[in-house]
Amino acid sequence: MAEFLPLPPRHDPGRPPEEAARAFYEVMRSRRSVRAFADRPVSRETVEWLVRAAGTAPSGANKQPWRFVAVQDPDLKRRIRLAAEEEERAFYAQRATPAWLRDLEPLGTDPDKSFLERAPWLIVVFKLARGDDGGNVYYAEESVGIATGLLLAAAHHAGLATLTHTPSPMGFLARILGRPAHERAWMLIPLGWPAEDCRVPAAALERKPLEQILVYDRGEG
Ligand code: IYR
Repeated sequence: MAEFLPLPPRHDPGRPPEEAARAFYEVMRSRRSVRAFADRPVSRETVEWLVRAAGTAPSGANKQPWRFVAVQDPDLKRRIRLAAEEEERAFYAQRATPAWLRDLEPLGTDPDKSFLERAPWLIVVFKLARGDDGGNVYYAEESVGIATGLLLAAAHHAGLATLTHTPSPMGFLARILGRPAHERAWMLIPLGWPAEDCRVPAAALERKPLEQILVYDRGEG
C-alpha cells in the first residue's frame, strides 16, 4: 500500500505568484548559451549543488534515470575535445544538410570546440537505459530533459554560464569516461564563468513573443 505524507507548506503567502513568476523570468531571460569561458575555477561544492538541483526533477515512476559525470581533469577534457572535434568536422563537411548549415549560420558555430578544454567543468549527462539495479525506467528522455533544464537554470541562477552541446554521434563519451553499458551519453554541458570579452550571437537573443508560444484553450479563430 502506498504511503502518503502531507505536502509541507512552502508558498510565501506574502508574495503574489505573479511577482515571483516575473522575478524568475527576469533571471532566466538573461541566460545565453556561452562558448567563451573565463580561466576561473568553479568549486566542486558548486557543481554538487547544481547537480542536486537537477536531481530534484520529476521522472517516470521516480526512477531518476540520469547520471551526471563532472569532468575536470585536463587530460580527459582534451580527449573529449579531440573526439568531439573529429565528429564535428565530419558533421560540417559531410553529415549536415545544406538547410541545417544555413540554419546554423546565424550562430557562427564551427568544428572548433576549444571551449571543451577551456571550461573548468564538463558536465556529461547520461540517460540510463535501465536502472542501476537492472530494473525498468520510464519516459527517460523526458525525465533527463527536465533534469538538464533544471541544471541549466540552477547554473544561470548561480551566475555561471553553460552550453548545451550535442556532438553527434556521442558514443565516444561513454568510452572515454569508462561508463557502463546502460548509460547513454545524452548531452555535454561545459560549465564555467563567461569570458570577460564573451560575445554571443545576436540571433540567439531573439525569443518568440508570448503570443506565439502560449495559446489559451484552443486559441481564437
Ligand atoms: N553539433 C554541432 C552543430 C550544431 C547543431 C545545432 I542544432 C546547434 O544548435 C548548434 C550546433 C556543433 O556543436 O557545432
